[in-house]
Amino acid sequence: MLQVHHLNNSRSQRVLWLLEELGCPYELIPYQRDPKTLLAPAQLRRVHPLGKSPVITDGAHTLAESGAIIEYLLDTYGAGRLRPPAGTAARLRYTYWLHYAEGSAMPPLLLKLVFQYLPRGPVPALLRPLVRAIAAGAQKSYIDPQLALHMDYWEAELGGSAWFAGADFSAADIQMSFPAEAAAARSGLPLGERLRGFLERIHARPAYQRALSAGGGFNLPG
Ligand SMILES: N[C@@H](CCC(=O)N[C@@H](CS)C(=O)NCC(=O)O)C(=O)O
Repeated sequence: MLQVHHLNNSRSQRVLWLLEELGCPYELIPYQRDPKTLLAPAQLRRVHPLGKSPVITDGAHTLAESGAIIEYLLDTYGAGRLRPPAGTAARLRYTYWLHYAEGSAMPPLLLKLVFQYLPRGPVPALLRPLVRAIAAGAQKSYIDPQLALHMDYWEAELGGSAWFAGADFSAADIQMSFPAEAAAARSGLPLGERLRGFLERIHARPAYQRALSAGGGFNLPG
């Protein structure tokens, strides 16, 4: 059976959700983040050298990277669902958002997390004010304006259609859910009305809720 190596509070929540949407049976193999470092446990490196989540194992295949996993699952079990037909403008939009989520949206959100945590780390007391000032400066001068740029962009795009790739819900929305949830948890910026609507719509989907129960909840560090 298809195995999902699931790290708590992580991107692998999206894979559970996609499988629930497809009604595809899977075995969930749980891993817990280190509560201090938030890193995945070392045993995940036995499955894939990077030890990041998600990773799936399906027969002879072991696959990492959410976008690659989503494409593989749709190719193998999708039967045409959750992805616009090839060769259409909607398919191009779908492909764009699938890659954009990890390639462009997540880097400033990850920087935000790192610079928020930096002053809370093991810093000598004398240096703490300096580290705090550097972290605040990086957020103010670069990270926050970048986050605002991306979030304004999402808001504008969701004005054209209910879902990122167009009128129909697709796996691109599943992929975009993680940046959207991370922005809600840690951007510190007000969420636009359309982004809030997007989050409400995805939270209301029965498959999202089933994946939440299966994955043991979802509470991103902010
Ligand atoms: N771009 C990769 C990112 C994978 C990734 O960084 N996963 C995080 C969880 S959200 C992780 O495993 N973090 C724990 C660690 O780095 O040890 C993907 O989309 O699959």
